[in-house]
Amino acid sequence: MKIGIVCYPTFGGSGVVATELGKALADNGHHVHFITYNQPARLDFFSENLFYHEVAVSKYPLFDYPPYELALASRMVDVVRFEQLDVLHVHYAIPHASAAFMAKQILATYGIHIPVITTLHGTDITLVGNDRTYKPVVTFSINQSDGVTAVSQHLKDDTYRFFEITRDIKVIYNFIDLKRFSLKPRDHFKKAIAPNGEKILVHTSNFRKVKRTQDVVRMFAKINAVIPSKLLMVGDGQERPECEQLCRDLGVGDNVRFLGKQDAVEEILSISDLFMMPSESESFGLAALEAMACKVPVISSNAGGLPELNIEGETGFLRDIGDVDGMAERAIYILQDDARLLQFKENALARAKLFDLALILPQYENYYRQIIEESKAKQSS
Ligand code: GMT
Repeated sequence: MKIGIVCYPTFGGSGVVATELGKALADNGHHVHFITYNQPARLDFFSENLFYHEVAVSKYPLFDYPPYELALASRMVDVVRFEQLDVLHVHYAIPHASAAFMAKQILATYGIHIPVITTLHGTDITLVGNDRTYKPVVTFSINQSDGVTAVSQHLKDDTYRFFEITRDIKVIYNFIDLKRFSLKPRDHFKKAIAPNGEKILVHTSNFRKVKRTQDVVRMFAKINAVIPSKLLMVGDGQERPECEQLCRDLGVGDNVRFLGKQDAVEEILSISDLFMMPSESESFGLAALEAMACKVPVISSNAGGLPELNIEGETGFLRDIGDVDGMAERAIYILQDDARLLQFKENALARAKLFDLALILPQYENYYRQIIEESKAKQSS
């Protein structure tokens, strides 16, 4: 198939899923065309089946707000026409699904009928989409897509709850490439971080408010008072300065390292004992899946789709949003007994294997084929 992928080319979860999906599809022999405003972060190598089409937005002085959505729609029209794509797969509803709708209408005037699949990732529905400013456009563009997927059952349910949706949504979970995300022996690195055999806790995110990164620090302060431990904070974003200050206020600064954005996150996860994700909202929790694939159990909130990934008492524990005491208590329970910790680590990997790329990729391929067939049938009827 010839597949167009539209996504945010950043370190955000939707961009990562879209890029990894595109790479896997290309490995399987499909031609994949990325249409984005920057080269996606993980697309920094050559493959004969991968193509990148940049969306350039002109900055005419009259434009206080450069019309990115129009530039994107025009680029989609261009790429679909000249590369003869079979399907457009857009990740994140805003503004990709509405731009795709516009592109689809324009292409119809050339006699080209391109099916559009929209994948909902989370904040496009739970935060941004539910904002009244965007609600009519999001509702319309979901309903007008030829196919819609959501990354968890919870996100699917939320979409029906928040919007007037008149069509089916298929759940296709986030996936993990176990060849990349697996436990790697990095003893020298572990010794440098925890020279006295301290337990290593880790958090990775984009440090947005929704991630409740200050809860991570508060939790760590409680754990650290009982268990010799270190905390690695990976990523960057608006909440980082507050977290750094909180570490000083709570007197744990010497045991916490802020590592900033990291490409080889699997190496950091490989030396970690426990992953913390106390998010306010989390449609699936890809970062937690990455940790589990590296044999790291998870202490998380029970927000959104997290209970579909993290299993209470098996791969970790889940507590209510903001229950820092409860999460810290459960973390200590896992960490204070080495045999128990080992069992949780094994369970985390076993669970991660259920989301193996090899299992999820065919679900996308089959869905593309189904939607392409349905679209053809509609045209000929
Ligand atoms: O929250 C992020 O880190 C970014 C965000 C996005 O849309 O780019 O991630 C969302 O999509 C991921 C991939 O599908 C999910 O695993 C995350 O749970 C989801 N984040 C939230 O719902 C807050």
